[in-house]
Formats: sequence, structure tokens, C-alpha cells
Amino acid sequence: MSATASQSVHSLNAPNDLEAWWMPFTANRAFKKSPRMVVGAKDMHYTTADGKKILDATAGLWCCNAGHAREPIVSAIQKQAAELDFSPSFQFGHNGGFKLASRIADLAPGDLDHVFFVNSGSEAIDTALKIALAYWNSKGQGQRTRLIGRERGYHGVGFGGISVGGIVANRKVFGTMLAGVDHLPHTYNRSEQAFTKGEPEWGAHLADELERIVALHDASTIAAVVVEPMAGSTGVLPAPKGYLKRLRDICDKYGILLIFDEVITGFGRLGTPFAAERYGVVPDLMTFAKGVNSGTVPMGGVVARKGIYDAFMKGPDHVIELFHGYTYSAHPLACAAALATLDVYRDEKLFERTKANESRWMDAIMTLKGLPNVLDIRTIGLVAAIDLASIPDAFGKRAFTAMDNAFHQQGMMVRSTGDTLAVTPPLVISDAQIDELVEKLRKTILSVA
Ligand code: PXG
Repeated sequence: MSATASQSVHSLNAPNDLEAWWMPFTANRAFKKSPRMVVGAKDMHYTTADGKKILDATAGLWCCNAGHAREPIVSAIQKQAAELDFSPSFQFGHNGGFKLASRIADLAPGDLDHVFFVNSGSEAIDTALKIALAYWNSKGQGQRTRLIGRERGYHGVGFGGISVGGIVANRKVFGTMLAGVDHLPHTYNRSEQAFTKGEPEWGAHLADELERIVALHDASTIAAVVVEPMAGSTGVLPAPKGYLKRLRDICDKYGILLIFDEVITGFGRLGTPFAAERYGVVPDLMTFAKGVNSGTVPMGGVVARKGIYDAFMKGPDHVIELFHGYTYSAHPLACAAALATLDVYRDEKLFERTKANESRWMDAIMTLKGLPNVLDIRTIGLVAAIDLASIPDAFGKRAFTAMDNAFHQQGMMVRSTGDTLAVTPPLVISDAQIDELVEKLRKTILSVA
């Protein structure tokens, strides 16, 4: 950094100055004028420096499914840090990685039996796409290179993920991305689906658009189709009834791999270990991240069906089968945290509890229908999204202001995306806290009327 640049960033600034951190997916200038800061977290709450409790209606960023700073998870991380802080995963191994892979394979449906560890959802998606391409190569069908995503899909921020993703703002300033990508249409239609609880009745036929894409490019050029079982970041779009089964059938008909991005839906968010189970559809590859260790240590992964893994296990024994991996793949701290988290999920029956509470949750959220500017509410599992009418010429401002008001006035953390509020609390939320959350949402929506 030049002396002048260094001066402008550092020397004029006091300790704890907010300038240096270029914050991700954040309106930096607005934040730095009116910061939303937290200093601690426990169970369902964050705390601010002045001791105020903030109800967590976001599970961090859809990740702290077990609630915050849970004792068994905290102590597993502490113990692991003292015992084996790091171990390389290239050509060496440690117990945590093997134990965790087995636990995840047990939770995953069908013959999704093999787990490749990474450190985030973005890495998981890029890894899944690379496995799909390499798989076809190993099968002598290296011409299958096309990847099919979906409009409004979110698959993280790597070049693979934004290429198959379909959120315009995440794509438009980053150049041409991967070649050979096409997109299915998204499944949202407000006039057909508004205020639906759970999966909409309308929309399964949109899976048939894959037939059109196959007719255009020919199946022999298509490696994989990738979708979120419930599109999250775009504002919560549950799959229409029958849609995912139909997609599976068309993929089978043409030998195309089906990838489910379960970064948000994995680990109980929809009341089952993975959404694949809820829908009775087994994908060929499935990504996860976030909830795997309740957001405590960065981790993600890809679960592959047996046939995919087996296709790589050939050639001389000493040769690496997949030239891919990250320094921190299966980091011992992340694995220890995940093993403790999976115990919490199991012992507290958090997935079953989410399923049992689903209709109560959906009913409570739907009481917000009729409030000013509420155009639609979608809800499923322990997820809800509320579409607010945009302020003319200021798209996103109403929901942004609502998010800010929720934090400062209501003591609640919610997410805004465009003019949608997304609500995804930790799975440990109590009935009383659901009522409190809905009341805070009501006041927040009224505050931006
Ligand atoms: N796939 C899906 C389906 C996701 O939701 C990613 C991949 C990327 O994960 P990483 O760990 O690389 O961020 C995600 C991430 C929101 C929100 O408010 C959602 C995500 C991240 C941040 C905010 O909806 N999802």
C-alpha cells in the first residue's frame, strides 16, 4: 500500500474504525453510518454491546440450526483444537473426517454414500460441477459438458456457481462466466401461487422445460442439471408439488446427472435431514454446508451416489482419482463441531420437531397476510418469506429499511433480499418465541407502511 493510501485508510482512524473491512453482500456505506453490531450469542439470541437481546430470526445466515454457542458443540471444538488442530487431508487422514463422512452418508437417502469435504457452499457447488464433468470423462463421454441451472437459483459466488445460478445481480458485472450453460425457468407465479403454505399446486409442468433444453442441445452434450429443492436466497420458492420427481424422471430418461444444492435445505430446515427425503427423490450429487455444524466452523461438502464414486476408483492404485480438494477440506475443528452438532440434532430430535411444528409455524406466519404492502407470503418447513411492495424507483428499500428497523426497534435479526423479508430461525425455537417473532415481524412491517 502506498504511503498516501495507507494514511487514508489507517493512520487517521481510531481503533475499531469501520472503514477497513469491505463487508460482503452488504451496503457498506449505509452500514457504516448506522451499524448493526453484535458481540455475543446464546441459543435463540444475539446480544449487542449495550446488553440488548436480539431474537435470531435468521439462524445467522440459515446456518445455526442448533441455536448459538451450544455447550456440547463449543466443548468439542475446544477439545479438538487442543488435541489435533490441523491435519492435511491430501494423502493423510484423521478420524474425524472418516467418522463424519459415515454419519452424513447415514443421514443421506438412497446410495448417496460418499462425502467430499470443502469449506463453504460455494466450494461445494463448484466441486459438484467438477465431479459431474470428471465423471462423464471417466465414462468416456467427455462431450457431456453442458451444465443446466435455473433462473433465480443461488449456488454461491464461485464462477461455477454464478454461471448455473440465476440471480441477475450476482452475474451481470462478472463477465461471461462458464460457457455452455443453460437455465430452466424459475417456478414462481404469484397469480397462481400467492399465499401458499408449503409446496404450490401449480408449477410441476415447468420441469418439462428440460425436454426443450435437451431438444435444443442434445442430451449427449449435457452433464448435469442443478437446482435447489427450495430456492432460498431468491426469496424462498418451494418446489411445486411433483416438480422434483418430474425433473428426476427426465434426467433418468436422458442419462443426465441431477444435483441438489442442499446448502440451505440440508440438516432439518424442511423437517427432514435433507429435502431429498421430503420429496422422495434421490439426486446423483448433493451439496451441503451451513447446518452441518450449525455454522460454527466453515465447512461444506458434496455427497455422491455410489455409482459416481465407483466410476473414479479405477486405474493404478497410487494414482490420485480426482484432482481436486482444498487445504482445509475436512478440517479437524469443522469435523469435531459437526459430529457434536449431529448429536444435538439427533438427541433433541430437531428435524422431527421441525416437521411436527411445521403447520403451527405456517399458520402463525400467515397471520401477517393483509398487513400493508404484503403482496405474498411463502412458507415451508421452518422458513418463511414475505414479499413487500416496492417503493417506486427504490427497489429493495422497503425491505432493507424493515430489516434495519427490526434490528434497532424490535430487537430481531431478519434478512432482506430485494423487497422480500426472509425468516429462518434456529430449529430450537420455542412456541412462545414463534409468537414473539411473528409479533415483531408485524410491528416491523407496520413500521415501513
Ligand atoms: N448454495 C445455496 C443454495 C446457498 O443458499 C450457497 C450455495 C453458498 O454458500 P456459501 O457458504 O459459499 O455462502 C448458498 C448460500 C440469504 C443467504 O440471505 C443465503 C446464502 C448465503 C448468504 C445469505 O438468503 N446461501
